[in-house]
Amino acid sequence: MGITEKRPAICGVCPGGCAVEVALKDERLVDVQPLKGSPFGNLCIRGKHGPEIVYSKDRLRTPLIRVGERGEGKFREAGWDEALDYTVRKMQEIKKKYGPQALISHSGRGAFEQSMLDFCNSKTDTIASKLLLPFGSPNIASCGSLCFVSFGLLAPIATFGIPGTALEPDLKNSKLMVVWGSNPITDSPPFLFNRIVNYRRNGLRIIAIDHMRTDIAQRADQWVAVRSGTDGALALGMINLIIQEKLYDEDFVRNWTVGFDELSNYVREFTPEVVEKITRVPAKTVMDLAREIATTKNVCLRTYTGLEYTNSGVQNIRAVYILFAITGNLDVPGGLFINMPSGSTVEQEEFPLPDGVLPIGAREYPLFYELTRCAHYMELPNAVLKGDPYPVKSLLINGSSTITSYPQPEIWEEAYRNLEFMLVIDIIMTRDAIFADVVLPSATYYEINSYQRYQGYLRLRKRVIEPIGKSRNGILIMADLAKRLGYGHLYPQSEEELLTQAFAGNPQLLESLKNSPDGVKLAAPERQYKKYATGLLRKDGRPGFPTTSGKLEITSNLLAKHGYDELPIYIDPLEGPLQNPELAMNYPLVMNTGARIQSTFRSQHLNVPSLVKLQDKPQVLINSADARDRGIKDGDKVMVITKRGKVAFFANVTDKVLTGQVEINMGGGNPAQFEAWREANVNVLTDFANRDRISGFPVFKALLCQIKLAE
Ligand SMILES: Nc1nc2c(c(=O)[nH]1)N[C@H]1C(S)=C(S)[C@@H](COP(=O)(O)OP(=O)(O)OC[C@H]3O[C@@H](n4cnc5c(=O)[nH]c(N)nc54)[C@H](O)[C@@H]3O)O[C@H]1N2
Ligand SMILES: Nc1nc2c(c(=O)[nH]1)N[C@H]1C(S)=C(S)[C@@H](COP(=O)(O)OP(=O)(O)OC[C@H]3O[C@@H](n4cnc5c(=O)[nH]c(N)nc54)[C@H](O)[C@@H]3O)O[C@H]1N2
Ligand code: SF4
Ligand SMILES: [Mo]
Repeated sequence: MGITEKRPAICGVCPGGCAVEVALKDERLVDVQPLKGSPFGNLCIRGKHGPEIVYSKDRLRTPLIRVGERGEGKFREAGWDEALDYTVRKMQEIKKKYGPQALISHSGRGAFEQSMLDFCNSKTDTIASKLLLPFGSPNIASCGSLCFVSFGLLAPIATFGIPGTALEPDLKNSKLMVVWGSNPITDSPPFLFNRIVNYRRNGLRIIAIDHMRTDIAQRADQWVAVRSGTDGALALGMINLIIQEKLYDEDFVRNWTVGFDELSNYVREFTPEVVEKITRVPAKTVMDLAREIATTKNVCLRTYTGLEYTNSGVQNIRAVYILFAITGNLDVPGGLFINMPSGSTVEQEEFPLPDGVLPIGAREYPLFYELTRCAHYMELPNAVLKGDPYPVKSLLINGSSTITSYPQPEIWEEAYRNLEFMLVIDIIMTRDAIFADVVLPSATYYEINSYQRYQGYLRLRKRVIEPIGKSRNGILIMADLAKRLGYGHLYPQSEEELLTQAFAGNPQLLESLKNSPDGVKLAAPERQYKKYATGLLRKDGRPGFPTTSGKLEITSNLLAKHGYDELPIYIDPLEGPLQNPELAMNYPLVMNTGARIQSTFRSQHLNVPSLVKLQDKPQVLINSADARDRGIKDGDKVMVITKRGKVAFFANVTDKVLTGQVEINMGGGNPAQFEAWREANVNVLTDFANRDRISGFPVFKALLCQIKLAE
């Protein structure tokens, strides 16, 4: 069996954009390997399974229109014109009846493809689709309502006016890297992970602060095991010691911060012994870690979602950023480099938000609204079910599986059952789609023409195979909807137009890209450090940070303006053993959910046999002592029980988690998935109402549960 053709391409499984070599036989994708020698050729486990993912029997192949009751899952096949015309007619009807704000959109992890981000999404949130703005509705939402915005926008912008995406660990010059609540091997793409491993060989020291011993913690020089949700106390405890021992960068603190004295007073209560009680990190470790971060020149940081899902998530992340800043590790060689976003090549018109009506959630989460200009999706059930602040009747979902992603699926299902129109665009049937009136099949990234931006590089994404069935490039679905709604000119209407528009400012670049399968390197500006001192961080060119005070705001004006604590005040997890000892009698285990596993991407791939084989059952990781106490052996089926519900998982008995703490896989709960996963939606166990007050993010990672052997 000869393989007919091999060529370089971009992986089409997720937006990571790894460089691959694909093998095709009779125009069918048959194999995917990393592209040797390419700086982006770091295939993750999932990438190799591309053929099985794109040709999955579960792929949606044609538009569908509901025929049964809503939620019954009965559909008939339809043509594109019929499905889109029907959608647009329903949208107009609802607008006429209730006003444009009665329509909302939500996009998620399946809508991160580069050209989609550039052409279809809002500039502020970058994930939320802008489709409804010209229609007159401010209600554009995204998985930013429970991912990234807390650590990537709210915490850093409220502290120093710069988004988290601009913070880059300056690995090359660093002596110590702290990986705090992130596991870089699961990054998409995992480029940073490979760099970390390389620098470690050359002497970079690594400390992982994580509630479990993850891949990175295993490779690290030190694993600091922390009780979930308590990182704020750990950071404040270190800050306290650093202040007591005068180990902070006096010059930086004096010239570039506000609120240091208030902070000094506040952190006094966080003695190493108190911190040990809260976090379970031994007092001596707290002290050693603080001294090491303060005295090593220089230390860099990688953090991501691990700190977002607790009651004071935003403030905890602020405390961590402040710790690194006052120890002189911000924007210095080897520290946390501020890489000001170079911007996209695409200059698109920003559509103004409609006047007069605020999106849902703007009232509850005003800082979230100010920085994202988006609706907060956690408020959707109130709008649909209670008409608060006004009724929402129609929902457009693109690339998201909200019933598996948001807490308490029964609340979302109830909301969806009460909609008047729902559209889902996906590549497979999701639980959300079961409630839809119209389901549209998107093509995967292997089936589209586009481009990919990396730091300092660009590559063209060339279609590898023809779209499966009647599926279409997601951008063109959006563009077609826009056209039928009367504003098609705001979108590229073909892939050719898309490329021409994307490179309108530099057509030669497009030509070079066409001739360079492994991409074109862009001229990188020379690294400049301590930019706060030279005026490079502010639009007005004055020294300082782009905040109202011009300083790094330990006491945050932005937070104060919206009525939040201006200091990074720590809140101990409200559903935790210290705050709720009575509940902890019946639910004694600290429950953490959703640490990434390699074989899945949130709810995705649990229908793909070769990937599911890598972990065929949804697991709860439980310490051997806790398992023994409960008569549980490795592999046993167990019930995980919270105040809110119970779900069957399979025990992974391990010392990767501390006693008294468990970690549970997320992603289960969709109809196309293998049975064990399909029935294991972890969000049955989490809490819709228990949130971080500032971000509105659910407390996914600091709750209480009990575990029993299943009958
Ligand atoms: N308990 C708990 N809950 C969590 C988390 C947790 O840690 N714990 N994590 C949270 C996080 S960080 C996030 S981001 C959310 C996940 O947020 P979601 O956006 O729900 O992510 P996925 O489950 O990956 O769903 C993506 C969907 O896009 C589809 N898709 C894939 N490719 C394409 C495409 O090209 N076009 C279209 N239209 N669709 C496509 C997939 O089939 C899938 O249904 O979950 C959150 N929920
Ligand atoms: N293979 C794969 N890759 C993915 C995804 C996937 O589902 N699968 N999801 C994608 C998405 S949606 C996102 S947002 C990114 C996220 O990227 P990351 O944030 O790097 O995701 P994780 O690998 O879960 O790493 C979070 C780490 O925080 C730890 N953690 C949890 N709670 C706490 C805590 O309270 N304190 C501390 N210190 N640590 C804690 C977890 O154990 C975990 O090791 O990954 C993306 N990449
Ligand atoms: S990270 Fe994404 S793009 Fe890279 S190999 Fe894995 S699935 Fe493909
Ligand atoms: Mo995410």
